[in-house]
Amino acid sequence: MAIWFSRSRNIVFSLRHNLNLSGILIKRDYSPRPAFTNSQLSSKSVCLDSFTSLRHESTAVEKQLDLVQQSDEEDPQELNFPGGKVGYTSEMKFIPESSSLRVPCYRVLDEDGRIISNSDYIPVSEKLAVRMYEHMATLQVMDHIFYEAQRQGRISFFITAVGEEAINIASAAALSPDDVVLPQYREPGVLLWRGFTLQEFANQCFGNKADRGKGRQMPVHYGSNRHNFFTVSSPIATQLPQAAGVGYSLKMEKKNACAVTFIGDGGTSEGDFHAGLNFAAVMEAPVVFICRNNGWAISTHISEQFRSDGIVVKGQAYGIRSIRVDGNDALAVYSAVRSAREMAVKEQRPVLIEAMTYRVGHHSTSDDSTKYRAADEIQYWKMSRNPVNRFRKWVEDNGWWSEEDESKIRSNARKQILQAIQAAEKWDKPPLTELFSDVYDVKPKNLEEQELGLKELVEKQPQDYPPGFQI
Ligand SMILES: Cc1ncc(C[n+]2csc(CCOP(=O)(O)OP(=O)(O)O)c2C)c(N)n1
Ligand SMILES: [Mg+2]
Repeated sequence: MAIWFSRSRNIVFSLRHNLNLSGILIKRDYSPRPAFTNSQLSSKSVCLDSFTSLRHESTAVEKQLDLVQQSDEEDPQELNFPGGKVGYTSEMKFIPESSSLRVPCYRVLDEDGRIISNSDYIPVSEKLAVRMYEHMATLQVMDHIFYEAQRQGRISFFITAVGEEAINIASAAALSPDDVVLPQYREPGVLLWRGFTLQEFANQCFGNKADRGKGRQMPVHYGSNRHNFFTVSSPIATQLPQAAGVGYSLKMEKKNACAVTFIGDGGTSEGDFHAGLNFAAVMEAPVVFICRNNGWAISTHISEQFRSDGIVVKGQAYGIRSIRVDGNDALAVYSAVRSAREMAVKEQRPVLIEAMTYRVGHHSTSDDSTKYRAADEIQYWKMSRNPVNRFRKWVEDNGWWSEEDESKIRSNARKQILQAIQAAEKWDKPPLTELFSDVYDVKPKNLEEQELGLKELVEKQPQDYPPGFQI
Protein backbone atom coordinates (compact mmCIF):
# COMPACT_ATOMS: atom_id res chain seq x y z
CA MET A 1 0.00 0.00 0.00
CA ALA A 2 2.82 2.38 0.96
CA ILE A 3 4.59 1.67 -2.32
CA TRP A 4 1.37 2.28 -4.20
CA PHE A 5 0.84 5.62 -2.49
CA SER A 6 4.36 6.82 -3.08
CA ARG A 7 4.23 5.74 -6.73
CA SER A 8 0.96 7.54 -7.41
CA ARG A 9 2.29 10.55 -5.53
CA ASN A 10 5.33 10.61 -7.83
CA ILE A 11 3.12 10.44 -10.91
CA VAL A 12 1.01 13.27 -9.62
CA PHE A 13 4.02 15.40 -8.74
CA SER A 14 5.45 14.95 -12.20
CA LEU A 15 2.06 15.75 -13.79
CA ARG A 16 1.75 18.81 -11.64
CA HIS A 17 5.24 19.90 -12.63
CA ASN A 18 4.74 19.25 -16.36
CA LEU A 19 1.31 20.76 -16.55
CA ASN A 20 2.10 23.64 -14.24
CA LEU A 21 -0.80 22.76 -11.95
CA SER A 22 0.97 23.56 -8.72
CA GLY A 23 -1.51 26.19 -7.62
CA ILE A 24 -4.59 23.99 -7.87
CA LEU A 25 -6.32 23.22 -4.62
CA ILE A 26 -9.96 22.20 -4.61
CA LYS A 27 -11.56 22.62 -1.25
CA ARG A 28 -13.88 19.75 -0.34
CA ASP A 29 -16.34 19.40 2.48
CA TYR A 30 -16.83 15.81 3.61
CA SER A 31 -19.12 16.55 6.51
CA PRO A 32 -22.39 14.57 6.61
CA ARG A 33 -25.40 16.10 4.90
CA PRO A 34 -29.11 15.73 5.59
CA ALA A 35 -31.36 13.76 3.25
CA PHE A 36 -33.04 15.71 0.44
CA THR A 37 -36.72 16.20 -0.20
CA ASN A 38 -38.25 16.64 -3.63
CA SER A 39 -38.71 20.37 -3.09
CA GLN A 40 -35.02 20.72 -2.33
CA LEU A 41 -34.23 18.67 -5.38
CA SER A 42 -36.14 21.08 -7.57
CA SER A 43 -33.92 23.92 -6.40
CA LYS A 44 -31.07 23.35 -8.81
CA SER A 45 -28.33 25.25 -7.02
CA VAL A 46 -28.89 23.55 -3.66
CA CYS A 47 -29.17 20.18 -5.29
CA LEU A 48 -26.13 20.17 -7.55
CA ASP A 49 -23.62 21.66 -5.09
CA SER A 50 -24.67 19.46 -2.24
CA PHE A 51 -24.88 16.25 -4.20
CA THR A 52 -21.45 16.76 -5.71
CA SER A 53 -19.91 16.84 -2.25
CA LEU A 54 -21.91 13.79 -1.17
CA ARG A 55 -20.50 11.55 -3.85
CA HIS A 56 -17.39 9.55 -3.33
CA GLU A 57 -14.71 10.78 -5.62
CA SER A 58 -13.19 8.79 -8.43
CA THR A 59 -9.47 8.26 -8.69
CA ALA A 60 -9.05 10.42 -11.79
CA VAL A 61 -5.68 12.20 -11.92
CA GLU A 62 -7.20 15.61 -11.31
CA LYS A 63 -8.70 14.37 -8.09
CA GLN A 64 -5.46 12.72 -7.02
CA LEU A 65 -3.76 16.08 -7.37
CA ASP A 66 -6.17 17.37 -4.83
CA LEU A 67 -5.54 14.43 -2.58
CA VAL A 68 -1.78 14.90 -2.61
CA GLN A 69 -2.10 18.65 -2.11
CA GLN A 70 -4.19 18.01 0.94
CA SER A 71 -1.71 15.44 2.23
CA ASP A 72 0.74 18.30 2.83
CA GLU A 73 -1.44 19.28 5.79
CA GLU A 74 -2.08 15.68 6.88
CA ASP A 75 -4.40 15.21 9.82
CA PRO A 76 -3.28 12.24 11.96
CA GLN A 77 -6.93 11.49 12.69
CA GLU A 78 -7.68 10.73 9.06
CA LEU A 79 -6.63 8.14 6.51
CA ASN A 80 -5.83 9.86 3.24
CA PHE A 81 -7.25 7.41 0.75
CA PRO A 82 -8.35 7.60 -2.89
CA GLY A 83 -12.06 8.34 -2.87
CA GLY A 84 -11.86 10.68 0.10
CA LYS A 85 -10.45 10.92 3.58
CA VAL A 86 -11.53 8.34 6.14
CA GLY A 87 -11.60 9.29 9.80
CA TYR A 88 -9.82 6.99 12.29
CA THR A 89 -11.45 5.60 15.40
CA SER A 90 -10.04 3.70 18.36
CA GLU A 91 -13.38 2.12 19.02
CA MET A 92 -13.74 -1.38 17.55
CA LYS A 93 -17.23 -1.00 16.24
CA PHE A 94 -18.83 -3.16 13.59
CA ILE A 95 -21.40 -1.55 11.37
CA PRO A 96 -24.72 -3.18 12.31
CA GLU A 97 -26.35 -5.49 9.77
CA SER A 98 -29.17 -3.01 9.44
CA SER A 99 -30.21 0.28 10.90
CA SER A 100 -32.63 0.15 13.81
CA LEU A 101 -35.36 1.81 11.77
CA ARG A 102 -36.51 0.46 8.43
CA VAL A 103 -36.30 2.87 5.51
CA PRO A 104 -39.70 4.57 5.31
CA CYS A 105 -41.99 4.11 2.35
CA TYR A 106 -42.87 7.27 0.42
CA ARG A 107 -46.57 7.63 -0.32
CA VAL A 108 -48.97 10.37 -1.36
CA LEU A 109 -52.42 8.73 -1.37
CA ASP A 110 -53.85 7.08 1.73
CA GLU A 111 -55.81 3.82 1.50
CA ASP A 112 -58.98 5.78 0.73
CA GLY A 113 -57.45 7.59 -2.18
CA ARG A 114 -57.06 10.92 -0.37
CA ILE A 115 -53.90 12.98 -0.65
CA ILE A 116 -52.03 12.96 2.66
CA SER A 117 -51.55 16.58 3.74
CA ASN A 118 -48.12 18.12 3.17
CA SER A 119 -47.26 15.41 0.69
CA ASP A 120 -44.30 16.13 -1.52
CA TYR A 121 -45.44 15.15 -5.02
CA ILE A 122 -45.61 16.21 -8.65
CA PRO A 123 -49.13 17.31 -9.64
CA VAL A 124 -50.99 15.22 -12.22
CA SER A 125 -53.47 16.96 -14.55
CA GLU A 126 -57.01 15.69 -15.16
CA LYS A 127 -56.08 14.55 -18.67
CA LEU A 128 -53.08 12.57 -17.49
CA ALA A 129 -54.90 11.10 -14.48
CA VAL A 130 -57.79 9.89 -16.63
CA ARG A 131 -55.43 8.41 -19.16
CA MET A 132 -53.53 6.62 -16.39
CA TYR A 133 -56.72 5.21 -14.91
CA GLU A 134 -58.00 4.07 -18.33
CA HIS A 135 -54.75 2.20 -18.93
CA MET A 136 -54.89 0.55 -15.51
CA ALA A 137 -58.44 -0.64 -16.19
CA THR A 138 -57.47 -1.87 -19.68
CA LEU A 139 -54.50 -3.74 -18.24
CA GLN A 140 -56.80 -5.47 -15.75
CA VAL A 141 -59.23 -6.52 -18.49
CA MET A 142 -56.37 -7.68 -20.69
CA ASP A 143 -54.88 -9.77 -17.88
CA HIS A 144 -58.21 -11.37 -17.15
CA ILE A 145 -59.00 -12.34 -20.74
CA PHE A 146 -55.54 -13.60 -21.67
CA TYR A 147 -55.39 -15.60 -18.46
CA GLU A 148 -58.71 -17.25 -19.35
CA ALA A 149 -57.49 -17.88 -22.90
CA GLN A 150 -54.56 -19.81 -21.44
CA ARG A 151 -56.91 -21.78 -19.19
CA GLN A 152 -58.92 -22.70 -22.28
CA GLY A 153 -55.75 -24.02 -23.89
CA ARG A 154 -55.67 -21.38 -26.61
CA ILE A 155 -52.24 -20.04 -25.59
CA SER A 156 -49.50 -21.99 -23.87
CA PHE A 157 -48.56 -19.64 -21.05
CA PHE A 158 -49.38 -16.29 -19.46
CA ILE A 159 -48.25 -13.97 -16.67
CA THR A 160 -50.51 -11.32 -15.16
CA ALA A 161 -49.60 -8.00 -13.53
CA VAL A 162 -52.54 -8.18 -11.10
CA GLY A 163 -51.81 -6.04 -8.04
CA GLU A 164 -48.97 -4.22 -9.80
CA GLU A 165 -51.00 -2.03 -12.15
CA ALA A 166 -49.89 1.22 -10.48
CA ILE A 167 -46.18 0.44 -10.91
CA ASN A 168 -46.78 -0.51 -14.53
CA ILE A 169 -48.78 2.51 -15.59
CA ALA A 170 -47.59 5.30 -13.30
CA SER A 171 -43.93 4.56 -14.04
CA ALA A 172 -44.62 4.52 -17.77
CA ALA A 173 -46.50 7.83 -17.51
CA ALA A 174 -43.54 9.42 -15.72
CA LEU A 175 -41.03 8.54 -18.46
CA SER A 176 -40.22 10.17 -21.76
CA PRO A 177 -40.93 8.01 -24.85
CA ASP A 178 -37.20 8.27 -25.65
CA ASP A 179 -36.25 6.55 -22.40
CA VAL A 180 -35.25 2.99 -23.22
CA VAL A 181 -37.06 0.35 -21.16
CA LEU A 182 -35.49 -3.02 -20.32
CA PRO A 183 -38.27 -5.01 -18.63
CA GLN A 184 -38.40 -8.15 -16.51
CA TYR A 185 -41.75 -9.69 -17.55
CA ARG A 186 -44.43 -8.24 -15.26
CA GLU A 187 -44.50 -4.80 -16.86
CA PRO A 188 -46.72 -5.10 -19.98
CA GLY A 189 -48.48 -1.91 -18.85
CA VAL A 190 -45.40 0.12 -19.84
CA LEU A 191 -45.72 -1.14 -23.40
CA LEU A 192 -49.49 -0.62 -23.37
CA TRP A 193 -48.93 2.97 -22.29
CA ARG A 194 -46.45 3.48 -25.11
CA GLY A 195 -48.99 2.42 -27.73
CA PHE A 196 -48.31 -1.28 -28.37
CA THR A 197 -51.74 -2.32 -29.62
CA LEU A 198 -54.00 -4.98 -28.15
CA GLN A 199 -53.63 -6.80 -31.48
CA GLU A 200 -49.84 -6.77 -31.08
CA PHE A 201 -50.16 -8.25 -27.57
CA ALA A 202 -52.42 -10.97 -28.96
CA ASN A 203 -50.15 -11.69 -31.93
CA GLN A 204 -47.20 -12.19 -29.60
CA CYS A 205 -49.09 -14.50 -27.25
CA PHE A 206 -50.36 -16.60 -30.15
CA GLY A 207 -46.94 -16.53 -31.87
CA ASN A 208 -48.53 -15.92 -35.25
CA LYS A 209 -47.15 -14.57 -38.52
CA ALA A 210 -47.80 -10.97 -37.51
CA ASP A 211 -45.80 -11.29 -34.29
CA ARG A 212 -42.68 -9.14 -34.58
CA GLY A 213 -40.76 -11.78 -32.68
CA LYS A 214 -41.75 -14.26 -35.42
CA GLY A 215 -43.32 -16.62 -32.91
CA ARG A 216 -39.96 -17.56 -31.49
CA GLN A 217 -40.58 -16.52 -27.91
CA MET A 218 -42.90 -17.79 -25.21
CA PRO A 219 -46.06 -15.71 -24.65
CA VAL A 220 -45.54 -12.42 -22.71
CA HIS A 221 -42.00 -12.03 -24.07
CA TYR A 222 -43.02 -8.80 -25.78
CA GLY A 223 -40.60 -6.36 -27.34
CA SER A 224 -40.81 -3.40 -29.67
CA ASN A 225 -38.08 -1.23 -31.23
CA ARG A 226 -40.76 1.27 -32.14
CA HIS A 227 -41.55 1.77 -28.46
CA ASN A 228 -37.97 1.69 -27.13
CA PHE A 229 -38.86 -1.47 -25.26
CA PHE A 230 -36.32 -4.31 -25.17
CA THR A 231 -37.69 -7.81 -25.61
CA VAL A 232 -38.42 -9.59 -22.32
CA SER A 233 -35.86 -12.31 -21.72
CA SER A 234 -36.56 -15.33 -19.54
CA PRO A 235 -33.27 -15.52 -17.65
CA ILE A 236 -33.83 -13.30 -14.64
CA ALA A 237 -31.80 -10.08 -14.24
CA THR A 238 -29.86 -10.22 -17.51
CA GLN A 239 -31.49 -6.89 -18.35
CA LEU A 240 -29.62 -5.05 -15.58
CA PRO A 241 -26.05 -5.07 -16.92
CA GLN A 242 -27.59 -4.44 -20.34
CA ALA A 243 -29.37 -1.39 -18.91
CA ALA A 244 -26.06 -0.07 -17.58
CA GLY A 245 -24.69 -0.40 -21.11
CA VAL A 246 -27.73 1.24 -22.70
CA GLY A 247 -27.53 4.10 -20.19
CA TYR A 248 -23.84 4.55 -20.87
CA SER A 249 -24.42 4.62 -24.62
CA LEU A 250 -27.16 7.26 -24.19
CA LYS A 251 -24.66 9.25 -22.14
CA MET A 252 -21.96 8.99 -24.84
CA GLU A 253 -24.45 10.10 -27.47
CA LYS A 254 -25.49 13.00 -25.22
CA LYS A 255 -29.15 11.96 -25.51
CA ASN A 256 -31.78 13.59 -23.37
CA ALA A 257 -32.92 10.15 -22.20
CA CYS A 258 -32.12 7.40 -19.74
CA ALA A 259 -32.37 3.62 -19.53
CA VAL A 260 -35.09 2.29 -17.25
CA THR A 261 -34.99 -1.28 -16.09
CA PHE A 262 -37.39 -3.34 -14.01
CA ILE A 263 -36.57 -6.24 -11.74
CA GLY A 264 -38.38 -8.33 -9.14
CA ASP A 265 -37.29 -8.95 -5.55
CA GLY A 266 -36.16 -12.44 -6.58
CA GLY A 267 -34.09 -11.04 -9.43
CA THR A 268 -31.97 -9.07 -6.95
CA SER A 269 -30.34 -12.33 -5.82
CA GLU A 270 -28.78 -12.75 -9.24
CA GLY A 271 -25.19 -11.62 -9.78
CA ASP A 272 -26.40 -9.55 -12.71
CA PHE A 273 -28.34 -7.29 -10.34
CA HIS A 274 -25.15 -6.37 -8.49
CA ALA A 275 -23.05 -6.11 -11.65
CA GLY A 276 -25.67 -3.86 -13.24
CA LEU A 277 -25.85 -1.50 -10.27
CA ASN A 278 -22.10 -1.32 -9.84
CA PHE A 279 -21.43 -0.73 -13.53
CA ALA A 280 -24.02 2.03 -13.70
CA ALA A 281 -22.64 3.70 -10.56
CA VAL A 282 -19.02 3.60 -11.66
CA MET A 283 -19.76 4.65 -15.23
CA GLU A 284 -22.16 7.35 -13.97
CA ALA A 285 -24.73 6.05 -16.42
CA PRO A 286 -28.25 7.48 -16.52
CA VAL A 287 -30.21 4.41 -15.48
CA VAL A 288 -33.35 4.17 -13.36
CA PHE A 289 -33.54 0.78 -11.65
CA ILE A 290 -37.09 -0.03 -10.57
CA CYS A 291 -37.40 -3.02 -8.28
CA ARG A 292 -40.93 -4.37 -7.85
CA ASN A 293 -40.71 -5.89 -4.39
CA ASN A 294 -43.89 -7.95 -4.47
CA GLY A 295 -42.99 -10.24 -1.57
CA TRP A 296 -42.60 -13.42 -3.57
CA ALA A 297 -40.34 -14.97 -6.21
CA ILE A 298 -42.61 -17.80 -7.34
CA SER A 299 -42.85 -19.69 -4.00
CA THR A 300 -39.78 -18.09 -2.38
CA HIS A 301 -40.80 -15.54 0.22
CA ILE A 302 -38.62 -12.43 0.65
CA SER A 303 -37.59 -13.67 4.11
CA GLU A 304 -35.75 -16.46 2.31
CA GLN A 305 -34.44 -14.13 -0.38
CA PHE A 306 -32.46 -11.54 1.63
CA ARG A 307 -31.78 -10.40 5.20
CA SER A 308 -31.32 -6.70 4.38
CA ASP A 309 -34.04 -4.08 4.78
CA GLY A 310 -35.34 -4.95 1.35
CA ILE A 311 -33.65 -3.61 -1.76
CA VAL A 312 -33.52 0.13 -1.18
CA VAL A 313 -30.51 -0.13 1.15
CA LYS A 314 -28.49 -1.93 -1.51
CA GLY A 315 -28.38 1.24 -3.60
CA GLN A 316 -26.25 3.10 -1.09
CA ALA A 317 -23.79 0.22 -0.92
CA TYR A 318 -23.11 0.84 -4.62
CA GLY A 319 -23.11 4.63 -4.33
CA ILE A 320 -26.56 4.97 -5.90
CA ARG A 321 -29.24 7.36 -4.68
CA SER A 322 -32.34 5.36 -3.74
CA ILE A 323 -35.92 5.65 -2.57
CA ARG A 324 -38.55 3.25 -1.23
CA VAL A 325 -42.02 3.95 -2.53
CA ASP A 326 -45.51 2.54 -2.05
CA GLY A 327 -45.92 0.68 -5.32
CA ASN A 328 -49.68 0.59 -4.92
CA ASP A 329 -49.94 4.37 -4.84
CA ALA A 330 -49.95 5.61 -8.44
CA LEU A 331 -49.24 9.23 -7.46
CA ALA A 332 -46.22 8.26 -5.37
CA VAL A 333 -44.85 6.01 -8.12
CA TYR A 334 -45.39 8.74 -10.71
CA SER A 335 -43.58 11.38 -8.61
CA ALA A 336 -40.70 9.11 -7.63
CA VAL A 337 -40.09 7.82 -11.17
CA ARG A 338 -40.33 11.29 -12.71
CA SER A 339 -37.90 12.73 -10.19
CA ALA A 340 -35.57 9.77 -10.63
CA ARG A 341 -35.47 10.09 -14.43
CA GLU A 342 -34.87 13.84 -14.16
CA MET A 343 -31.91 13.22 -11.83
CA ALA A 344 -30.64 10.38 -14.03
CA VAL A 345 -30.69 12.51 -17.19
CA LYS A 346 -29.67 15.91 -15.79
CA GLU A 347 -27.00 14.67 -13.42
CA GLN A 348 -25.95 11.61 -15.45
CA ARG A 349 -26.24 9.11 -12.63
CA PRO A 350 -28.18 5.97 -11.78
CA VAL A 351 -31.08 5.98 -9.31
CA LEU A 352 -32.72 3.00 -7.59
CA ILE A 353 -36.41 2.77 -6.69
CA GLU A 354 -37.83 0.00 -4.54
CA ALA A 355 -41.59 -0.18 -5.08
CA MET A 356 -43.39 -2.11 -2.33
CA THR A 357 -46.27 -4.11 -3.75
CA TYR A 358 -47.78 -7.57 -3.88
CA ARG A 359 -48.17 -10.19 -6.60
CA VAL A 360 -51.90 -10.82 -6.27
CA GLY A 361 -52.04 -13.42 -9.05
CA HIS A 362 -50.20 -16.70 -9.31
CA HIS A 363 -46.60 -16.35 -10.48
CA SER A 364 -47.67 -17.56 -13.92
CA THR A 365 -50.18 -19.96 -15.38
CA SER A 366 -47.73 -22.75 -14.43
CA ASP A 367 -48.12 -21.95 -10.72
CA ASP A 368 -50.72 -22.37 -7.98
CA SER A 369 -49.83 -19.89 -5.25
CA THR A 370 -52.48 -21.16 -2.82
CA LYS A 371 -50.08 -24.08 -2.23
CA TYR A 372 -47.54 -21.86 -0.47
CA ARG A 373 -49.29 -18.71 0.78
CA ALA A 374 -52.34 -17.94 2.85
CA ALA A 375 -55.60 -17.05 1.13
CA ASP A 376 -56.08 -14.21 3.67
CA GLU A 377 -52.82 -12.62 2.63
CA ILE A 378 -53.87 -12.58 -1.04
CA GLN A 379 -57.31 -11.29 -0.14
CA TYR A 380 -55.91 -8.46 1.98
CA TRP A 381 -53.80 -7.12 -0.87
CA LYS A 382 -56.52 -7.71 -3.43
CA MET A 383 -59.18 -5.83 -1.50
CA SER A 384 -57.64 -3.45 1.08
CA ARG A 385 -54.52 -2.44 -0.79
CA ASN A 386 -55.79 -2.54 -4.35
CA PRO A 387 -53.84 0.05 -6.39
CA VAL A 388 -56.48 0.48 -9.07
CA ASN A 389 -59.33 1.09 -6.61
CA ARG A 390 -57.21 3.54 -4.66
CA PHE A 391 -56.34 5.60 -7.71
CA ARG A 392 -59.93 5.42 -8.97
CA LYS A 393 -61.18 6.93 -5.69
CA TRP A 394 -58.84 9.87 -6.08
CA VAL A 395 -59.84 10.43 -9.73
CA GLU A 396 -63.54 10.13 -8.82
CA ASP A 397 -63.22 12.48 -5.83
CA ASN A 398 -61.80 15.06 -8.21
CA GLY A 399 -64.94 14.70 -10.32
CA TRP A 400 -62.92 13.34 -13.25
CA TRP A 401 -64.47 9.86 -13.44
CA SER A 402 -67.96 8.36 -13.20
CA GLU A 403 -69.62 4.96 -12.99
CA GLU A 404 -70.64 5.42 -16.63
CA ASP A 405 -67.00 6.03 -17.69
CA GLU A 406 -66.07 2.91 -15.78
CA SER A 407 -68.45 0.57 -17.56
CA LYS A 408 -67.65 2.15 -20.92
CA ILE A 409 -63.86 1.69 -20.64
CA ARG A 410 -64.17 -1.88 -19.40
CA SER A 411 -66.70 -3.03 -22.01
CA ASN A 412 -64.75 -1.38 -24.85
CA ALA A 413 -61.50 -2.94 -23.67
CA ARG A 414 -63.20 -6.32 -23.39
CA LYS A 415 -64.63 -6.10 -26.90
CA GLN A 416 -61.33 -5.04 -28.46
CA ILE A 417 -59.29 -7.70 -26.67
CA LEU A 418 -61.70 -10.49 -27.64
CA GLN A 419 -61.59 -9.32 -31.26
CA ALA A 420 -57.78 -9.17 -31.16
CA ILE A 421 -57.59 -12.70 -29.76
CA GLN A 422 -59.98 -14.09 -32.35
CA ALA A 423 -58.01 -12.49 -35.17
CA ALA A 424 -54.63 -13.56 -33.75
CA GLU A 425 -55.82 -17.13 -33.39
CA LYS A 426 -56.85 -17.37 -37.04
CA TRP A 427 -53.61 -16.11 -38.52
CA ASP A 428 -51.01 -18.57 -39.74
CA LYS A 429 -47.92 -19.35 -37.76
CA PRO A 430 -44.62 -18.02 -39.15
CA PRO A 431 -42.82 -20.51 -41.43
CA LEU A 432 -40.52 -22.83 -39.52
CA THR A 433 -37.57 -21.63 -41.61
CA GLU A 434 -37.74 -18.42 -39.57
CA LEU A 435 -36.48 -20.42 -36.61
CA PHE A 436 -33.10 -20.59 -38.27
CA SER A 437 -32.72 -17.04 -39.54
CA ASP A 438 -31.62 -13.70 -38.10
CA VAL A 439 -28.88 -14.81 -35.72
CA TYR A 440 -26.13 -15.51 -38.25
CA ASP A 441 -25.39 -13.67 -41.47
CA VAL A 442 -24.54 -16.99 -43.11
CA LYS A 443 -26.31 -20.02 -41.66
CA PRO A 444 -23.73 -22.34 -40.07
CA LYS A 445 -23.60 -26.02 -40.95
CA ASN A 446 -25.05 -27.24 -37.62
CA LEU A 447 -28.15 -25.07 -38.09
CA GLU A 448 -28.57 -26.37 -41.64
CA GLU A 449 -28.51 -29.91 -40.23
CA GLN A 450 -31.07 -29.02 -37.56
CA GLU A 451 -33.33 -27.43 -40.19
CA LEU A 452 -33.18 -30.59 -42.29
CA GLY A 453 -33.89 -32.73 -39.22
CA LEU A 454 -36.96 -30.65 -38.37
CA LYS A 455 -38.24 -30.88 -41.96
CA GLU A 456 -37.99 -34.66 -41.83
CA LEU A 457 -39.80 -34.73 -38.48
CA VAL A 458 -42.72 -32.63 -39.77
CA GLU A 459 -43.01 -34.91 -42.81
CA LYS A 460 -42.89 -38.03 -40.65
CA GLN A 461 -45.40 -36.86 -38.02
CA PRO A 462 -47.72 -34.36 -39.75
CA GLN A 463 -50.46 -35.07 -37.17
CA ASP A 464 -48.42 -33.14 -34.55
CA TYR A 465 -48.53 -29.92 -36.60
CA PRO A 466 -51.36 -27.67 -37.85
CA PRO A 467 -53.01 -28.89 -41.13
CA GLY A 468 -51.08 -27.82 -44.21
CA PHE A 469 -48.10 -26.84 -42.07
CA GLN A 470 -44.90 -26.60 -44.03
CA ILE A 471 -41.33 -25.84 -43.28
C1 LIG B 1 -31.58 -17.00 -14.09
C2 LIG B 1 -32.92 -17.56 -13.79
N1 LIG B 1 -33.11 -18.32 -12.72
C3 LIG B 1 -34.33 -18.83 -12.43
C4 LIG B 1 -35.38 -18.58 -13.26
C5 LIG B 1 -36.76 -19.16 -12.94
N2 LIG B 1 -37.63 -18.07 -12.50
C6 LIG B 1 -38.51 -17.47 -13.33
S1 LIG B 1 -39.34 -16.26 -12.60
C7 LIG B 1 -38.59 -16.53 -11.12
C8 LIG B 1 -38.94 -15.72 -9.91
C9 LIG B 1 -38.61 -14.27 -10.04
O1 LIG B 1 -39.19 -13.56 -8.99
P1 LIG B 1 -39.14 -12.01 -8.90
O2 LIG B 1 -37.86 -11.52 -9.48
O3 LIG B 1 -39.45 -11.62 -7.51
O4 LIG B 1 -40.28 -11.51 -9.90
P2 LIG B 1 -41.87 -11.70 -9.79
O5 LIG B 1 -42.20 -12.95 -10.51
O6 LIG B 1 -42.22 -11.75 -8.36
O7 LIG B 1 -42.46 -10.52 -10.47
C10 LIG B 1 -37.68 -17.57 -11.22
C11 LIG B 1 -36.87 -18.07 -10.10
C12 LIG B 1 -35.14 -17.79 -14.41
N3 LIG B 1 -36.13 -17.49 -15.26
N4 LIG B 1 -33.93 -17.29 -14.65
MG1 LIG C 1 -41.24 -10.98 -6.69
